[in-house]
Amino acid sequence: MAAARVILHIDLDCFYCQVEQKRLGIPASVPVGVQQWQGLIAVNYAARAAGISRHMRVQEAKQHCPDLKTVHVQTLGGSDGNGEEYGTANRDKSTEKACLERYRRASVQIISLLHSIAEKAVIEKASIDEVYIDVSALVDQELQERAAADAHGPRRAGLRDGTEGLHGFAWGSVVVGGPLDEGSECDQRLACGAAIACRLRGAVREQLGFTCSAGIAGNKLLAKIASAMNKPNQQTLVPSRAVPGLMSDLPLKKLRNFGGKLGIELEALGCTTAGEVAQHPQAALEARFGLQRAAWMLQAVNGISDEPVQVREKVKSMLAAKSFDAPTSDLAAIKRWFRVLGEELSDRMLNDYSEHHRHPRTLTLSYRGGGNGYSTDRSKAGPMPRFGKEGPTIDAIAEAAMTLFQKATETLPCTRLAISAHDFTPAALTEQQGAITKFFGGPAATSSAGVAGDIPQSTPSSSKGSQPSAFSLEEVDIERQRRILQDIRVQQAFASRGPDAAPDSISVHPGAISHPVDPQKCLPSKLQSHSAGTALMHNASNKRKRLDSPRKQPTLTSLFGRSKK
Ligand code: TTP
Ligand code: MG
Repeated sequence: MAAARVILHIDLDCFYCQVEQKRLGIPASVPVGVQQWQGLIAVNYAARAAGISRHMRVQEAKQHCPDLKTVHVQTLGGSDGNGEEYGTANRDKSTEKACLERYRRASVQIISLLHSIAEKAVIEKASIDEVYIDVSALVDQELQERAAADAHGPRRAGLRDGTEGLHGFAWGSVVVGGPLDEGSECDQRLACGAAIACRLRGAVREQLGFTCSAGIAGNKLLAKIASAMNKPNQQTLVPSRAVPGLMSDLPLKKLRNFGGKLGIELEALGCTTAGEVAQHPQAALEARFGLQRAAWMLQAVNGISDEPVQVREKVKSMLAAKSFDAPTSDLAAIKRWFRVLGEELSDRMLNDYSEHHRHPRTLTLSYRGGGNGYSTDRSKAGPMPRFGKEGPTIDAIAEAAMTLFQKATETLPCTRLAISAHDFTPAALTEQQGAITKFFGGPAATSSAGVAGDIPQSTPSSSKGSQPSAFSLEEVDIERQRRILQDIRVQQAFASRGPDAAPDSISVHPGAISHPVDPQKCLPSKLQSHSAGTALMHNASNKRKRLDSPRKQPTLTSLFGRSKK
């Protein structure tokens, strides 16, 4: 029989708040909310402790908690650049659009780090701040290593001799339903998974400054329930024997896929918890939802799921959109909006390029207009300006979008505009290997190959004397590539505004470089010394040198001790 699976669900704590607090150096103890226009879309744990919740209006929240600091999400199209500071005062929804790129970048960093540490694990990105990780293969390996070590040396605490027990191994976890069972192979595997979760969380905290919570269980459904049980900055393990007790009182809204319409339908049948659905007559569920759906529901409410953890495919398209409160027929305003949308799309394309080395070939315009109820989206597609002579500059994208708009029918008055990039194809080898220096008139400039060999000749960087030395895109890490590509954007912007433009008038996307941060600042103060997860982090910080390289990550053995003396 196959060994039991071990699945982790990792979810960042108050994610948008942590990203903003790290960026602005705001300690975790300060109540913070991230706002989009006048509503809060994320609140940190200090704010939650003061009674603030997501979706409160900012004004109401500030009345409730005068100390609350609010940070507006980045916006594009405003007069004050990218909303670098708290900048909540001058946001204008009619001229600006929200941009979540900052959070997407942090998400990419976190997932890349997890991949680099848990190379053998299958990692599925579930949303911007959560992943499922199937660590079964890692657990197999770690347990084999321990068994081999046991065979050649004194027996150790943590697995079989009972001195420390499994709790020594699952150290740092809250175990649902009491202590682990020393004799259970499943519990041994989960305990090993818990140690891996601890290590991953420690690295995210140590290297990126973010805290997260984790659930450790035998399937995705239970792991997700568990990760939310003891937030922030903790991890929760669900042994199989605790499942019936856990599910019996679990509110349906905490069970994935049971919110929304299905939750309302089940509530109408008198069921508000998973246990109540499990107790409901099966025939009645089958009559109401059909045989297949009822069977799936019954499995889920009993905590049973065999859904695999799957690596998600790369996104097939990316979109930037803006809905207008009032219909507009102002072509100059529409042109301006295409620039704003072009800025967002261009930024995402550059990030995607640096991560996946691919370019989209198609630009699609979607719009809602024509005054006919404004309800239907229409679209028109055309070629994406190439990352070549014209480059995917904001101007080029905006111009291409405007051309599509002018060719389209029933566009005015317009209530919504969106542009999207599709048909991704691998960037040509020449593009990947081209020497960046040729952008800047360096020694490689005479080569015919290269990503931006055709970037405008007017780029003034060659006269600035501070260009990077020659290297290919393949030789630098992803973050560096991104920065280089951003530099190119700055150079382009500079060039397009003429040599007299002041450098600080150029719009540069923030967030390219992570600022050093004291990891302690990201923890609520009450957790700074007591959390077991933090204890690991202290432990890990003593091992900072070993954490420097992903290949030198501490193994379970190094974290938990090889043998009992
Ligand atoms: P969540 O993980 O649901 O929330 P969170 O990370 O802020 O807090 P928790 O510690 O409870 O996990 O969502 C991740 C981010 O997604 C959140 O920081 C903001 C954003 N978000 C929205 O913009 N709107 C929403 O309705 C939700 C649920 C999240
Ligand atoms: Mg979260």
